[in-house]
Amino acid sequence: MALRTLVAWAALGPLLWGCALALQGGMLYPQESPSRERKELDGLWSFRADFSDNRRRGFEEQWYRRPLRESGPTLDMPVPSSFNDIGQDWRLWDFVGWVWYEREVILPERWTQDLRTRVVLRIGSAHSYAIVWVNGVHTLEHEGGYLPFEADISNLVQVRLTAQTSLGPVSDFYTLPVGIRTVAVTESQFLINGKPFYFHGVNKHEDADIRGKGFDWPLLVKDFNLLRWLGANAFRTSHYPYAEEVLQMCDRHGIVVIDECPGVGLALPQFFNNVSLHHHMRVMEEVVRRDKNHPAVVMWSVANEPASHLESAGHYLKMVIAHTKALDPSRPVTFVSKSNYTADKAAPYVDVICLNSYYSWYYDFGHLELIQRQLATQFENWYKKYQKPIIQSEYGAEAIAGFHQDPPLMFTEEYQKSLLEQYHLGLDQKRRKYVVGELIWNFADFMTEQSPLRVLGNKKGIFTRQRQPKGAAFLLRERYWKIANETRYPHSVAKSQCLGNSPFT
Ligand code: BDP
Repeated sequence: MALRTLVAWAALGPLLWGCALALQGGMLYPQESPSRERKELDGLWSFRADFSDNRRRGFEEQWYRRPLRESGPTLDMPVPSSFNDIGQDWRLWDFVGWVWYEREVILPERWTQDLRTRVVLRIGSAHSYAIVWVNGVHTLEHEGGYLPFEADISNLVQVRLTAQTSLGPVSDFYTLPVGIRTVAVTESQFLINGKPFYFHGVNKHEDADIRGKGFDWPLLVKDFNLLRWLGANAFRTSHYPYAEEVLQMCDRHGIVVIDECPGVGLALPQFFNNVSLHHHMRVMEEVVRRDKNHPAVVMWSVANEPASHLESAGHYLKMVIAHTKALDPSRPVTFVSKSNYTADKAAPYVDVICLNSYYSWYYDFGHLELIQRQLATQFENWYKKYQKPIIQSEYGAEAIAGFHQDPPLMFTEEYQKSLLEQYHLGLDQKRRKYVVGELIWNFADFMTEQSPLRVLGNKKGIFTRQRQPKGAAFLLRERYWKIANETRYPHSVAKSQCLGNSPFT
């Protein structure tokens, strides 16, 4: 039996896509088991961007009613991938509007003949509003990228019989890998299994040449090898939840994760309204539902750099944080702030204070000599006011690989290294007191929209977009291994294998 799946979505940026047909849903990653089969829909799909003036021709002409090729030309599009990075048509590079994906699928006969079989269509993620038709029937809509959604499509693919009385019950089961650990926060410490934990890691992006945000196993394994090389023990999924395969790798290798929802760009007063609030809470429900079983996830982050100095933002974030805590009382909750300690209206509601600061980059650029004093002031002020553990959740500088200058100037590898060194001296002053982590911005260079601030994307990576080290990577590697050796978990093995240091094995 052939099944035609058509998906349209508004692409407000690169997308990540992965989907599977499974016998049972429940929003959990659809594991195979003796009672479950999966059918991957990854591969080549037919694709068309709707370039019409109102971007709605596809709906007006009902492209979902017939094979896509019959309503106009189509392109081959790999799934998962970001359509922006694949083609040579400049209009696609930063296209905003509806794009249409279509795929014909052959289903195993048992799925369509055995009425006790539930057939579930699951989309791993689609950016940012998705509508799904199956065999021309409107089946599913979902708002928000990065998170999975699914529908029972048994009715659409199974041949219904009139007499169904002979059908017996079916048992459906599957297994999940389990990791057991506790997480707790005191006035000055982040505890995993009752022991102080120091986050020495990175912020990442799901991004690479050509595949954009598209999920890719070789890239994932390369990134984990680099994390190991670096001696990193943690990362933040800045600024959205990453593919579930990433979290599975973290569970296996003992990399600790701060799991962030796509609450980014909440910069203006008008964003803090009830509609956004309810949507934000719904997204947190989806994130927690999807990721709660991953021991690697030790904290939820509900937003990155919201305008938390606004009264309305204070109330808004208070509500989102309370909602998240109610959903999962077992994990601390935070958001990432770039506000001033006197102005921030939402810091009272977080368990851990996460601070982004770009001294000597966006402020006082060139003045590396100020960093240590600025950092000390930042940490002391926040700590005095809140008595909560603090993570330096972002800091960094751009370096274009191969640019050199001594004495260091901005955009050179020397400047990036020197800036990091100054930050590290500042961090070391507070590290054994109440600063519980440092996450470099960024693991690797990544693509952004064009702007006078960007040179072919963001170059704050310590690795290039192709995952080759800049000078700063070696500096960070020295530091992370040193810290790993100091804070080693008892019984863990030689430090040449940071991952042997897993807090949840
Ligand atoms: C930070 C943002 C991050 C940016 C970074 C930068 O959180 O998304 O990429 O600035 O400008 O404030 O490099």
